Amino acid sequence: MSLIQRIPATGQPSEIGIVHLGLGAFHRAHQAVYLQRHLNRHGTSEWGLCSANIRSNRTLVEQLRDQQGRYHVAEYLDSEQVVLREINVLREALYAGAGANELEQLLQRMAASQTRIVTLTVTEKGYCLSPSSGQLRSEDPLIAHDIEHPHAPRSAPGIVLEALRRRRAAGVPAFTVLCCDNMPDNGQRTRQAVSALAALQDQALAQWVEQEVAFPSCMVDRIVPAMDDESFGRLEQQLDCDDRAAVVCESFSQWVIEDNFPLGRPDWEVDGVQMVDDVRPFETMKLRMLNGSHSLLAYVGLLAGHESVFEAVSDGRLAGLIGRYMAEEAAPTLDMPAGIDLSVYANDLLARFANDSLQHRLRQIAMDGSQKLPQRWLLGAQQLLDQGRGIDCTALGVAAWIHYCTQPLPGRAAHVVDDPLSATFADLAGRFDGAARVDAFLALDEVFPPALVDDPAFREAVHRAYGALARDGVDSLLHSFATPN
Ligand code: CS2
Repeated sequence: MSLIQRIPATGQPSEIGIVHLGLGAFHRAHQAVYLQRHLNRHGTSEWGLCSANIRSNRTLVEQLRDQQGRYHVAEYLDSEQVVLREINVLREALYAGAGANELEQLLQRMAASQTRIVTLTVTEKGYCLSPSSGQLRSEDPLIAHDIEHPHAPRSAPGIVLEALRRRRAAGVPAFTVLCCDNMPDNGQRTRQAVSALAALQDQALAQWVEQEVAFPSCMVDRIVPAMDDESFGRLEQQLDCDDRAAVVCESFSQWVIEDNFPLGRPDWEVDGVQMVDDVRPFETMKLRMLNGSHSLLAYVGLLAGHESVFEAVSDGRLAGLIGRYMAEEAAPTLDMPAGIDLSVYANDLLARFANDSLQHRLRQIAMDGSQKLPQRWLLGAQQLLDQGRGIDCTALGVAAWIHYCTQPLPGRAAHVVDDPLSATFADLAGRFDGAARVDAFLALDEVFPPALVDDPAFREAVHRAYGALARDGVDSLLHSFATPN
């Protein structure tokens, strides 16, 4: 390692102004870093953080408490250059999952008048919405629980709603809700989750939410692999950083936020956040170009025997596939503001994926495909078909996903499919084979929008790709994508 820059935390937050749900690696390496820069710059800040896990990872919360909320973020430009940043903007860490009694503490913190923003990274499934339609799944067990027990909620929308209910009752203005998950129109989707749950509980509250709560959208971007023993070991050896709450990420970071914060916000723009009127073009670009390529690399790359994003893009055939996907199937669906060149964006993405310092596992990306596919591939595929364009790369992705969800990877033992619909996948795999299996998957209306599956061109393309995968194998299929045409 030739260049290590260490940036200490300077300053102390004077109060907690932001409560965050979902204390995962992404939050620690993205939002917390922006808030830390803000704190270092001002020396003090009313935008200290309270972050909570609401379902898993109590150990991390305890670890952070032992460290008084201090931890490190190692930002790798490449294997030679890294910035090691100390974070102390996290003033409080809570665990409000099953078996803990910190839910009340979390709700009180959210209801306190000092809290002006509530942010979320609870992953796509955490909103309990149908991925294809964006409507609340009232049959979801967490939502059913929250309808029964509104004051002791377990879902993310339920927790946000209960905190809002308390603020309304106490005459405290509503906090702003900022969703930082990779969903289309993520502010609107979050509003939908909270408002629909409110409507099932209390009409007057639902109306108040509708009128009083701002749900700005935002686009977040930074590649942050899940930590494992190997990454902790590398931090210790290379950077002398013995910190079990540390995170490793790339040096690139982007945050584009719709500027709608009625109770105020940090002066984020000074720290590189883009505050805009309309986030949609940025959000769609990132979902389809970056996340869409990631999912393609994950399902096709795993079938081709790769483990990490770096390994997958080092395979010229896969680099060719995502190059072609971005140029021919993602970019043509995007309508970007002047000044954004999508071919430059695509090349930058290929360079980011080729960062050999990140052990970004394809299996991490492959997780929860049912929640990710609509916004990454399917909405774009519909647009392409409407424009009379081809969807070969997307169809290969869908076919590889069906394969991944139903069969062991070549040469390996059966794997656990981590997805809210995994029991359904296992059931379909047991009952159907070949083309009938493809039809059964395409009939999953939580994933596939009806208009898309009714389109014969879409069905045919997926059937063709699935048949070719089964007949000729991934190697032969990938051969045809080796060079963009
Ligand atoms: C990835 C994202 O796991 C995934 O599905 O595509 O987490 C991706 O790394 C981030 O969105 C990058 O900003």
